Amino acid sequence: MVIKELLGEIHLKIVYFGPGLSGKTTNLEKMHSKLGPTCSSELTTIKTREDRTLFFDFMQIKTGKINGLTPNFNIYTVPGQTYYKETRRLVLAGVDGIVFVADSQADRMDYNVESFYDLKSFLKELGKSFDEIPVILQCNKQDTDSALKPEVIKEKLSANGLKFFPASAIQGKGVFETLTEIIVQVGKNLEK
Ligand SMILES: Nc1nc2c(ncn2[C@@H]2O[C@H](COP(=O)(O)OP(=O)(O)OP(=O)(O)O)[C@@H](O)[C@H]2O)c(=O)[nH]1
Ligand SMILES: [Mg+2]
Repeated sequence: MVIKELLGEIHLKIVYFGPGLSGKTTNLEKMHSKLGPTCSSELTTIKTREDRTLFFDFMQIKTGKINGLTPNFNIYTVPGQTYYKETRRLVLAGVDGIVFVADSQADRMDYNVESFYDLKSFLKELGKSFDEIPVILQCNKQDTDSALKPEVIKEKLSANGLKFFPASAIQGKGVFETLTEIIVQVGKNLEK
């Protein structure tokens, strides 16, 4: 969180985290295509030739005031591929809220578990925990044939207590429900 008193602005950081190909970039693309230029910035995506996130994606969303300050939600994705671990660690620094995008396809469950474990250990290194930082679970790719039910995914991740949303980002389903919930939770956390 960064407060720019003179400008009356507060900058909050939301990170979309999850294993490779779970649909993090697709979430931002859908948000960007639906939100007009008055409430969102350009979407910056830095991709490899194979359309995978190389460093991160970034966009900014403005909402109504919180405690008299205009919040700017800075939304990032991490690169999910295994060998970009250090980049994920960097992107998480200063995070105020996290959306964990799980891939609901049954054969991707091991990758979800590994990535969720990584998330917890990165947060620990930053001296933070799930008790202090709001985390939402998005069970994406619910449109696929082998999709596991969100309740099952939550249990396999031992993500007790996390609010979860089914989604099909590619169809634009669940994208705004997830975004709204993380914004609300980050806002509430701020008022504490
Ligand atoms: N069937 C289906 N495919 C999806 C969905 N969301 C994303 N995809 C597809 O999954 C692939 C990966 O999506 P991305 O959004 O690039 O995934 P990512 O999590 O950003 O991947 P990395 O940047 O490598 O970590 C693309 O081919 C998307 O079109 C979904 O809800 N359902
Ligand atoms: Mg990506």
